[in-house]
Amino acid sequence: MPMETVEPRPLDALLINPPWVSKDQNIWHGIKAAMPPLGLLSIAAYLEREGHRVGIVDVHVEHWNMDEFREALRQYKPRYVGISLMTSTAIAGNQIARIVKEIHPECIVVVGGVHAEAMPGECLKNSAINLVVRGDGEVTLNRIVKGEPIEKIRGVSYRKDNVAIHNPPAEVILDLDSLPMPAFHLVPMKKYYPALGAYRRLPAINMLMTRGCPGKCTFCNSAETTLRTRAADTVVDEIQHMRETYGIREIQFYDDTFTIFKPNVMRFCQLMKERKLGVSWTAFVRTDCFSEELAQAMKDGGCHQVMFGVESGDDAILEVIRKPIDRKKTEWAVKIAQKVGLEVRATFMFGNPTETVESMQRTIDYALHLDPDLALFNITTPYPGTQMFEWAKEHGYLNTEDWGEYELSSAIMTLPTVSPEKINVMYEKAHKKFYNRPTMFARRLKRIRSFSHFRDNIHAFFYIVLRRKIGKRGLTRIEWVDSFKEDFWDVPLSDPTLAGKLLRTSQIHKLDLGVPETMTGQTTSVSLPILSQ
Ligand code: B12
Ligand code: SF4
Repeated sequence: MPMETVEPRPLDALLINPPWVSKDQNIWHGIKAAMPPLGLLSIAAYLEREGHRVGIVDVHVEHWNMDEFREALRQYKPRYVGISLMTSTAIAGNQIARIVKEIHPECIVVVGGVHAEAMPGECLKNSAINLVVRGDGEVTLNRIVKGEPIEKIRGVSYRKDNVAIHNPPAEVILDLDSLPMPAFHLVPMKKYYPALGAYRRLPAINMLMTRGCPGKCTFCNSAETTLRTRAADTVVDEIQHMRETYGIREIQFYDDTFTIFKPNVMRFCQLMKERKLGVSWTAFVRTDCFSEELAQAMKDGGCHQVMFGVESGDDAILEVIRKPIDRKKTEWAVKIAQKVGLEVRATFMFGNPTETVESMQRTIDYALHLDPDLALFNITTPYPGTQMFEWAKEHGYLNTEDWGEYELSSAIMTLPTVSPEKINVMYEKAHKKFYNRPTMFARRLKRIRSFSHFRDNIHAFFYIVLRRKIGKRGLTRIEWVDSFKEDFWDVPLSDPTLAGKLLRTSQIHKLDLGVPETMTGQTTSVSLPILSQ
């Protein structure tokens, strides 16, 4: 019997989320999440509202290998393909661009996302990538898909006679409430799962109230990006919609600093309490943008976990990374959160500039002293686009520019003050000291709410303490990253306009929803001895 041939579906834009694959036995393997790609969903919703036919392919959540991806791609006939790049997905993203051109040679490939914004010239060295979008993608990609002349579209980088041209930065989208709800209907909602230890109830999804951060932290891509917020009412309406449409019972807010517009957050908590939606939530909070009043309101509004970026137990290191929050303030923030019944997840970094074995020991001691309910230990990674990357490159401290290694679990820098080996030793020690405590295991057990929660906690314990992986979570399709970025460079590109500088617009946007809280040390300039050496 002849096989039925299905005509490929014509699309104006197909947006692709590359797989997150780790080369080494990264600690994230066994606990990592697959959550809807919010940036792509927001762009897709915007394009649909403008009348375009849009599709999304999430290679990460599908766990596809390259052939399975090729098969999926043959089902579409897109005019434009958009690929989102973080540094750790940049290699896979370059592979994807190549495969797209192999199957659909006529289509225009556009990349965007935090890595593309930081390294537009590098992306353009791959002939399979036609355009780079820097910054917010909604308006810019719409202008591209509509066919406006590329030279006239702000926020786009492109090639002209093998020379990189970077148009001026795009306008930042200030009114987030003007954007449509992310296009959750275009992705397989049932397949997503949150990181272990990060949720209480399922199904869970991610959302944003704000974009941007006025912080100046040298290691962070969000530093000094334009801060904007949605109105609390719009966010609660969206949560209600997600509850009614998809049965969502938990929201993970991925805002860089959720509490920064305090009056708006207070209103959000009040609305969540009044509407009794039966949805619990978690959020990232800076310890200097917190108060007892806020903690209580968050708890009453359904929040069950806050995540604090503590980073170091050493004051000098906190100064150097430009996050000089008083450690007493952090201790107090952890105490008040726990007092009102919020679980505390805290993150710490090893291998910062000027770090020594002693300073890392102080971080371990501090983590044990703070005693959060969960601690995440990372190895400092100088991501492209951050101040720390520029500094490390300038001083010759970078061990590798293989982006597959940029995953927060191996030492990317060889510092004058401490060796990569010692950093690894202290990183391993931190996990063992923190999690190999009977009190820790007992505390996890006490917080268990359901069978799936119990199962995931057991998985997390096995993975973090014993490094044994169970199940499909974090499944590695290593072929995606079995190459180097140089393998894609087939264009002898000259990039005279960029000269290593980040092309971005940034401004603090004070909406009438309330002036953002002032962050400690963020209004004065902090002396950075090592950075100015
Ligand atoms: C949520 C999140 C995650 C989630 C991802 C789940 C998901 N599906 O969203 C999880 C927890 C899994 C995660 C993991 C990691 N993350 Co993360 N994460 C974030 C976070 C907090 C929010 C992302 C987000 O939703 N942003 C909001 C949307 C609206 O913005 P956006 O994604 O940037 O998209 C906009 C533009 O960039 C652009 N755009 C994006 N893609 C495209 C594509 C095209 C074609 C176009 C035209 C435009 C475009 O348009 C979008 C809309 O305006 C960001 C910080 C941040 N504020 O962005 C860090 C961030 C992206 N993560 C970071 C890191 C380091 C990691 C990890 C390496 C950490 C680790 N655990 O090892 C991993 C790597 C994961 C991977 N896939 O490679 C860094 C990335 C640094 C870098 N240079 O790559 C960031 C920037 C944090 C930081 N401030 O430094 N992360
Ligand atoms: S406060 Fe957090 S999100 Fe903001 S720049 Fe610092 S680390 Fe990044």
